[in-house]
Amino acid sequence: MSRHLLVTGGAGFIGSNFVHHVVEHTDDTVTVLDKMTYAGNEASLAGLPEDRVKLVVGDIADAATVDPLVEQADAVVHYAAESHNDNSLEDPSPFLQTNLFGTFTLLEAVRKHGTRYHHISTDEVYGDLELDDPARFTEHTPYNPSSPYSSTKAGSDLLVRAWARSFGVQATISNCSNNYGPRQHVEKFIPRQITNLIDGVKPRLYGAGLNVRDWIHADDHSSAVLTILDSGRIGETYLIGADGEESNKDVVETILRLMGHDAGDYDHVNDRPGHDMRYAIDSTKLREELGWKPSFQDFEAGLAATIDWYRENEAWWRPQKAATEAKYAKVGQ
Ligand code: NAD
Ligand code: TDX
Repeated sequence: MSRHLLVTGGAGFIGSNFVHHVVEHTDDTVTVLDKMTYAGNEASLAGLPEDRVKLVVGDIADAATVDPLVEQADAVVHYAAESHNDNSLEDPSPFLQTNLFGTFTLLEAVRKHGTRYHHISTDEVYGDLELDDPARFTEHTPYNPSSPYSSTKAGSDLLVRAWARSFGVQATISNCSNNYGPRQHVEKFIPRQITNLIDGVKPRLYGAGLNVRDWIHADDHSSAVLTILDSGRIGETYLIGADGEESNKDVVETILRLMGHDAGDYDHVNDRPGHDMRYAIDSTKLREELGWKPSFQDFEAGLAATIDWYRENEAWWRPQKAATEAKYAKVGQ
């Protein structure tokens, strides 16, 4: 049976990927609620059928906007957030407003209307691991966030847990590792380096570049979220990851090689204050309980396809590039 989904943040990188995924793999209809901040891009929803996907421009922290949209939905999938660590170090305020107060506003609406709710979160809520630590994050790892961004995401997860326990909200939570793929904002690591190279600028590695991220293609994140929405157990948290650990230095060297440059042709710039060293996800629960598995197994092939996408879609990212680089220049990055 087809459902009507309210997808918050559906004009952003991962939310729009999910909307495309839902249109392709289900009969569901979707209302996207998005504030269209600097990170929202209507072009990310281009080509989707108008009779199945509708965009409402509005703020998740505005109860008068949220309440009727939640009332009309069979389920809410909550992606909207201020999502960039570096921005949260410059000005934490919108992170508190959107990630905490916005989530609270949605929770009050789903509580009132008894609506199924899936909460999108990040592995960064668990803090970081040492490079030589064999451990990976599991659903039982204690929360220990490092940045204003990750602390507001951790706080929003805890709100969901409390609303599920105290008010019986029908919620699931997923915490995913670093995503890559088409339509990611040029402020983020991989698109920044690709678009720098297109512009004849060297990639910029924070500090020594030994930090490790656990990369997953955004398509695999979307298939995991749909699996949890369809068959996840209410009240449960699922970690999403694809065994993709890579150091930043290795990623930059691979991008350089794939784009026809010398692998050593990058600059070291100022490190990020409080920079998490390593993230790593153990997604056994999701795989064994719900039978999910990622379809992108070859990171280099996924990266090559992502590079092609940025080469072919300059009109999508060009309007953001100069302002993004001007912000980085101010802090020597
Ligand atoms: P993004 O910055 O690309 O997109 C965020 C979207 O939310 C934008 O379209 C923006 O306009 C919208 N938005 C922001 N504030 C809003 C508000 N107050 N009301 C309505 N809409 C608002 O972010 P992303 O990388 O696509 O991340 C989406 C979600 O996934 C976030 O919750 C993030 O924490 C989570 N996540 C991201 C990653 C990653 O690697 N990018 C990994 C794990 C989890
Ligand atoms: O120019 C750069 N050079 C660089 O070395 C940039 C922009 C980043 N980096 C480093 C910092 C990180 O170690 O690359 C790594 C990845 O950086 P980001 O793309 O900013 O991602 P990260 O901070 O790891 O957070 C991402 O994954 C988890 C998303 O932005 C979050 O929304 C998600 O929760």
